[in-house]
Amino acid sequence: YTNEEEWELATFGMGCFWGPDARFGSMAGIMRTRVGFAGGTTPTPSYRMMGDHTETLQIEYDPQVISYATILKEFWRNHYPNRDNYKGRQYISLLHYHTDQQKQTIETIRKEMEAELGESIETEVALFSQFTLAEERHQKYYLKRYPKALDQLETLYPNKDMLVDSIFAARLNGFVKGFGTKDSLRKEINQWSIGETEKTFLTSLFLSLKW
Ligand code: MHO
Repeated sequence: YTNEEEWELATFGMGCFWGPDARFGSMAGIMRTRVGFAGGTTPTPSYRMMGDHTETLQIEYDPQVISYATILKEFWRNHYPNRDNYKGRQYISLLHYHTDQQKQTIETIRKEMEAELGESIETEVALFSQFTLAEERHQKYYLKRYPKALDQLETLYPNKDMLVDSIFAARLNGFVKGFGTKDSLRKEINQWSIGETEKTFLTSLFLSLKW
């Protein structure tokens, strides 16, 4: 993995944000995940008052390891982009690009996915403008269902909102939701730009977690 300055942002909505947080959090090259609200106009959205915003996942990824095209395929293959939006804009299919290059990749992959789906894709595509982080309880939501494991992670994350920026927490959140295996996560930890001592520490901590 390259260092943080090389990472890029991707921002998208594909329904309830808990699932995508776990799915993308489990993928090699995805360095950070956070859930929040984007795409609307109402100020200071929150879960209960999100106004015209959409439940959104924002990730930081290492483009040397995973391409934006791969992220887009995962995005479109894992939700139906043309569904009825019974809850206003809360669950719409939404893509916010951060660069012109991302915009072009969206156009290319969209055509490919339309051919695969056999339908035109109605995902709303726009230039990224702002993202409001959701409440702490929504971050790494599935991992939060395991209080015993969270207790064991206490020394790493004395404060639960420290889970938001952590690649380890992102992978664990994916793992408990059924993405990835013990073996794939062990291999992943070995790719991280951390010392051997830390790798050994995280691996044995992972293997000793009580779910
Ligand atoms: N409570 C809803 C959606 C949650 S998601 C954060 C459900 O479980 O389907 O909107």
